[in-house]
Amino acid sequence: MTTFDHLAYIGLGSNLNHPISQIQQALQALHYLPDTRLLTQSSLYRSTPLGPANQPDYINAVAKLQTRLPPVTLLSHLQAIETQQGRIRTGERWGPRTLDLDILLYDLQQSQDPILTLPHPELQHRNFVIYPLYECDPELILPTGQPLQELIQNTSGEGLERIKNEE
Ligand code: ROI
Repeated sequence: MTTFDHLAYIGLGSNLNHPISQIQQALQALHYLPDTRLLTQSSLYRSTPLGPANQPDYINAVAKLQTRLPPVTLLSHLQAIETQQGRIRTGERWGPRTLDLDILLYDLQQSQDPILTLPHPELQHRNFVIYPLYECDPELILPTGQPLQELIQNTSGEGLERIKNEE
């Protein structure tokens, strides 16, 4: 890794239109991003929806990337993948979606920019992010200085089930 490279963690989520395939296809797309290497991918997890309960369960995963893309460029590539996989932005808050790709962490950057808040503002509160992130990197220290290990110890795995990637 050179000084031009950065580490980014991406959260993936889907609960529409064959979610497991959506996530697998998105992982492939991450693999082909320019100036980027997909270093690690977590298992896939089935999770009960956070938000309105009258929607299907989600499939979630986390990917660890080494990249030369700046954060906003990475974000626009992620949005292009979402669109390519048929995501339609209805504006419905916390509604079902074919594919959601979030930048969870980008190096140790902290930003309050509403376009791209870093770390992802909900990271600390979502077991479907924390568990797969821990699988990618059990030694991770968050930009706040908190070890991920400490966060996972305080986070229930309720509603979360690790599934086999080949399911
Ligand atoms: N719930 C779960 N379990 N997984 C998600 O990825 C997810 N994403 C969302 C909301 C609607 C908040 N709920 C979720 O955007």
